[in-house]
Amino acid sequence: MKTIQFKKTITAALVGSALAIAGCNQESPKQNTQAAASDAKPAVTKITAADATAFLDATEKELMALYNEVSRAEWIYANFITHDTSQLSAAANEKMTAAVVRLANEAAKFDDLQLDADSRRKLNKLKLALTLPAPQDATKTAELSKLVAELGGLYGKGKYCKEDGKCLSLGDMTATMATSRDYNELLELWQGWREVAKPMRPLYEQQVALTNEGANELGYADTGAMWRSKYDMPADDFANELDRIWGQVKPLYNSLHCHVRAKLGEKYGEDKVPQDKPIPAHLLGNMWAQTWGNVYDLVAPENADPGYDVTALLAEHNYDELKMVKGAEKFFTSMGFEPLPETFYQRSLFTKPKDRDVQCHASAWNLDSKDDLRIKMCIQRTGEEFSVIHHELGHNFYQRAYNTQPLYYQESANDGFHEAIGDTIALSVTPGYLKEIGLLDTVPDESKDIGLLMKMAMDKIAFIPFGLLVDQWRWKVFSGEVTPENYNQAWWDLREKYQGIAAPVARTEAHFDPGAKYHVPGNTPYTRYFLAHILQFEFHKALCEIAGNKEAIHRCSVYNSKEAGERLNAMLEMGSSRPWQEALESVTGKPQMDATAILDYFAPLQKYLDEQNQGRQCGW
Ligand code: X8Z
Ligand code: ZN
Repeated sequence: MKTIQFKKTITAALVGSALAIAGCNQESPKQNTQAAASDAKPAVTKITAADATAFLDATEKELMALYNEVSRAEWIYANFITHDTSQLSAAANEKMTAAVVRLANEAAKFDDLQLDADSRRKLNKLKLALTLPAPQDATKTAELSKLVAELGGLYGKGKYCKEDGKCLSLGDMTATMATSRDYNELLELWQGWREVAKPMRPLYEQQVALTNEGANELGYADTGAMWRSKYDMPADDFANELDRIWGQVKPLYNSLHCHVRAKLGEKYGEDKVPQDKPIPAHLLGNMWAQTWGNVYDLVAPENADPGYDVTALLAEHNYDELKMVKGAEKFFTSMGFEPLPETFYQRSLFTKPKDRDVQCHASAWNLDSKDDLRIKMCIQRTGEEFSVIHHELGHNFYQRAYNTQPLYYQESANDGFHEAIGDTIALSVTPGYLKEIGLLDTVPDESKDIGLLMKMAMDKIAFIPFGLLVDQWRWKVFSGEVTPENYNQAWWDLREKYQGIAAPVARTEAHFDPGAKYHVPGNTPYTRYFLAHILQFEFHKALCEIAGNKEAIHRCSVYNSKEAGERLNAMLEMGSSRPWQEALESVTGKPQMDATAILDYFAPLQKYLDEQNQGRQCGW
């Protein structure tokens, strides 16, 4: 959000909040429009293209100043969650939201004017800038901002306290979920963490009502419809695109699901993991069953295991949090990107403080929309977190690449692009690369490729239906198709439909399980991650070709390729100044998103899974 948008994108809800400064008495857009239309001297007052340019320039300046203020308040809140910082963050957000809502509504006066494409694009960006638009009513704006801050705080402070009084953080529980194979222990943590979300329910309900009102005022049917309007194509076409792409990936997902369920059945017993039903959600190595790589050991193919584990390699080579970040930065600089500024290392948060509550969910920031780049992350020394660091730095390098664009365009081509860049780089963390940087002694030969692909699929393919369903739920909530009386039921219906996952114990409407996932109380749209999982394989393939790779695509690393770096950077520099289709084409040669690259990447695994699944009853 250097622009308004951007920051929200990255920090989750920076701007989720919204609303208006009570004292801000600018004319409302409607009043303006009426004044213009009813003026007796149209020749003098008629709105012109020059007015639009002047409006856009003034708006850019106003929002830039506000952005600077709000991003600092948000940073402090996320790094130091207290009653007071919550209030300060809500106040800053309220001010920002009020301004954006006022300006977005005011921009409507240019709706019928013939304008150059660039001005029209900027006006549209302004209208769509907020993640959670507020109504123009100042009291409601304040209410919404308060709810946003409260929901974020509830998640950030969340802990599970056991009967013996010992409390566990989400980080503690994440580590145990990854490594424990004790059915009951996993179940306890799974249930325990979800207690945190119960008090969010009434707040969430109020937030939905308020933001829908704001979206209505801007001319959208509801907030979900507004979210779907951000993709340089009609909102309904975008929703259809998602279905089309999911249709491409689904057969591979179903094969993986079938094989993993069979292996979990062997481990825990078929009474615990029935072979014709959804998989219990607590057995997949992750609190939300969104990535499954942590239970790779249970499905590792015989004779094809590559025999190394990045977590262990990092420990053997004494990688601490700082060294992990420096390692990830080095990948980007090897491609020709400038190193991160010294202030990045001075101002970022890398480790969980012992003495205060922080929002540990990883995020990447640009506080001044120039080069005050930072990440905030409670890094754990694992291979999984090493990937997340690459993910976060991808955000920072993107932010810096587009920092000379007008504020309106200081965003990624679409939000999926922002989420895809660091992941694209992490796809290049291959055995060959690990050997090159001295972490691995020998590169496993090709006979181990199925193991490598299996590990990758447990993270990437497993994630895809989850990436889709979070917003399927929210869209239904915003549209009213799902009401508070069936929030939780609708969530589990979607979990079953898309992922083939089920809650391991009965859930009721006293629970609010969507709230146990950061992006729901954090108001970060989630479709971006679905898109990113498709896009990163397209980018990886294209960059590998540019780098002159001759190996199998899953063995390709673009480390050290200045050519790949240059092409990537050219796309990043565009920000959102052009439709995302153009940005995509500039790297991949095609303007359409497509799952072929990810399917090709995993083609050998699909074959292996088909063999393994012979004679099994797949599906749920
Ligand atoms: O939230 C994130 C990033 C920050 S933008 C760590 N991710 C999603 C998640 O954790 O649920 C990355 C992949 C999906
Ligand atoms: Zn991200």
